[in-house]
Amino acid sequence: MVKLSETAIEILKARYLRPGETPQELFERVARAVSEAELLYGPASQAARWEEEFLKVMENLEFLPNSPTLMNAGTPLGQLAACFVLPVEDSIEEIFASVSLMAKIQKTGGGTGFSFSRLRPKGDTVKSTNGKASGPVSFMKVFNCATDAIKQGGKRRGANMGVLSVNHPDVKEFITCKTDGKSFQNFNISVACTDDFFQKALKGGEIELINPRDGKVWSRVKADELLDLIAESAWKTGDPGILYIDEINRHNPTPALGRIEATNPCGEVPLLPYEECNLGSINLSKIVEKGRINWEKLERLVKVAVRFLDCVIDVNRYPHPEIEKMAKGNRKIGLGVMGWAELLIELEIPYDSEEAVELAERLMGFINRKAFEASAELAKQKGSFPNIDKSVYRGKTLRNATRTSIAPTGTISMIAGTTPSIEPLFAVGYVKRVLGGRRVPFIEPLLMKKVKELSLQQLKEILESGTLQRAEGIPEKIKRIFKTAHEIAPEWHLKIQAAFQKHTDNAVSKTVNLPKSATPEDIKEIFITGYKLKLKGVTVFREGSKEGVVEFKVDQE
Ligand code: TTP
Ligand code: GDP
Ligand code: 5AD
Repeated sequence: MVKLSETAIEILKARYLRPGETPQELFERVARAVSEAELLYGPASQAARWEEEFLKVMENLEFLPNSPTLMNAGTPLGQLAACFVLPVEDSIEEIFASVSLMAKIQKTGGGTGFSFSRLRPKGDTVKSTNGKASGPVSFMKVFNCATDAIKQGGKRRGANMGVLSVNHPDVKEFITCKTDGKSFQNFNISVACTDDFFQKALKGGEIELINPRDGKVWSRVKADELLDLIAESAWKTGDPGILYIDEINRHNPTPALGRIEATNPCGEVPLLPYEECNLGSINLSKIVEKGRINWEKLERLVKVAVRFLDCVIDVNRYPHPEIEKMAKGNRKIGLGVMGWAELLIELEIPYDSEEAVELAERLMGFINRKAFEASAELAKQKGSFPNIDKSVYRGKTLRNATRTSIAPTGTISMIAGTTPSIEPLFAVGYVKRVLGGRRVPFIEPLLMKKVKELSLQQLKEILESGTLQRAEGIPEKIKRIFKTAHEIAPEWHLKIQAAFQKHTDNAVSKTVNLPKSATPEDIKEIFITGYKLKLKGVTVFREGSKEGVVEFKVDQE
């Protein structure tokens, strides 16, 4: 039987449980629906065996799939993936076809990403009407409004990623389109930055802004000035983020099928148009036993998880035939982790230490390798992904074009009762306002586990400041392992991100937290460091710059 926290039960009740369903029944529904994929390849006994395995890892909160799988598996909706990228081509018909498909996906709780880079710039000519084009930012408003409307009826708020190439003539308007703090609330935005752009930003030089309609140079701009503008906007509101688009394409497993231009909303999955990806995460707090990592257990979990995510592709109901073709052609999955901060605390390793960076590499290296092996093994039983000969894995046996991805696990980490993704603790204590204005104190249970007892004075200090650092009488060693997101220097956020990225096929969703006093110049440095560290994307969040990164989560509504 599954044991859940009160918070977890509240979340499940709000959106995840079917009418009359218990949490236990939810996991049974998911295990049954997903394991049905096995019937396509083997006898019923095999499906039954995997149903049991899938149920066990979910019940134990050792592995959870992304929210749409929990919500929709075994239901008539049946759409199980969290991540989509849809094409936006340069005609009214194609733009609105994309809005329509977005709406259909958002009804099911999936997140959608778009590159708007193919749209002709504002002011360019439109032949049929002899008028002027409105440009990408203007059409993004249509997507944003449609999402607003669907919010009322869907499973959860829509979440979008809007990407524009740094070489698009409207890039400045795009960079600043969220700085009023009000517009595009249903979008995260990212600028797709090339190596050439960063080289010129570093050495001095201009980049060409090119009209995608005819490939002609529209104007030129100093790379350094553009990077300043991005940093300034991100300083104000957190947006835009950066996509290191050339690094992403260096790792594109199917370059013959096209260049990658966009990602899903939180950035962890770079995808081609019409591609989707289903995610799942291993709860790292469950692999620590007596102060050590149980590597055999981790290996077992990776194998079950890879099989689970691969089964999802076979039982999924696809919102569009082209999406089904891409999903079944490449069979991308994204296995990630949650509870990294909890694992570090259990092992008494500070987040901002070389030891943590080394462990991150070792751990994710292990997961990535085992996921690859599991996918190769699956290919022997069920066949390689159909596009394998058009991929970088040509000649090999492999079931999935990508295996790993680090998602934010915003909701599933709360269901599992651990820290999200690879993020540090956000606070060790705070006062939460609940419905009716009541104030409820919260102290991080992991802290209580390590210190056993706190004086009234210490409690007060922690609740007021959210941190341990100023509380008296707490050992230095404890203070060191309980540093919160804002107290950890940006370079350590980046180093941990880079350590995970090195061993992740897709990308890593990560927020680099900054104190309120951080400057646009600091943010520019972070973007340059991200480039040098070979990251695929970087997002910053400066304390107090807004209520939070675009909050899609159900419990915040
Ligand atoms: P289309 O619908 O393809 O218009 P068209 O057929 O006249 O195009 P072409 O000039 O290539 O022959 O839209 C082209 C682009 O112009 C697309 O980005 C949408 C934009 N557009 C507007 O912004 N406003 C309009 O009123 C129209 C018709 C198009
Ligand atoms: P979780 O499974 O709900 O914990 O989702 P994550 O926080 O790990 O996010 C993974 C991906 O799911 C994101 O990158 C988005 O693509 C999608 N997603 C997350 N939250 C939302 C949401 O509130 N609405 C929609 N439509 N998609 C979301
Ligand atoms: N680009 C990419 N990811 C983003 N996120 C927020 N804004 C952006 C953006 N502009 C991601 C953060 C965090 C999650 C909640 O959303 O990286 O992990």
